[in-house]
Amino acid sequence: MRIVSTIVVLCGMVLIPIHLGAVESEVYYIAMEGSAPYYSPFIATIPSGVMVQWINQTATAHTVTHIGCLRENPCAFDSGSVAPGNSFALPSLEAGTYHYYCRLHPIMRGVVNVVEPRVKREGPSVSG
Ligand SMILES: [Cu+2]
Repeated sequence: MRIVSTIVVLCGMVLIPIHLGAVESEVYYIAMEGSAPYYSPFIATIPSGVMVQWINQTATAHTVTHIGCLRENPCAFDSGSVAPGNSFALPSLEAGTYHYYCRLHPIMRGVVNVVEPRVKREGPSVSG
């Protein structure tokens, strides 16, 4: 956030092509890879409303399974087996942090951070 604010200040009057407000057709890709970090990027920060798509670039099947599916927590998503060359897409996720892993290879772990788009700077809420 500090970096974004700095860029805005540096650019002054120049229109900045921040496109977080028009993300309906955008897709954020996460690659499944055969070596660490396995899900690349390991931590993906994605504006809410953007489709997330995992692409299996390896020679074996994997899953994209929310850690909550293991426990009593709500299970946000579970791809089932994704064959080599196939992909798994989520149209959108609510804002939050989602840890996930591969049921077939539990060493494979990743994180999706879904954040609310912040196109305009909002002032701090003043409440007395
Ligand atoms: Cu796997």
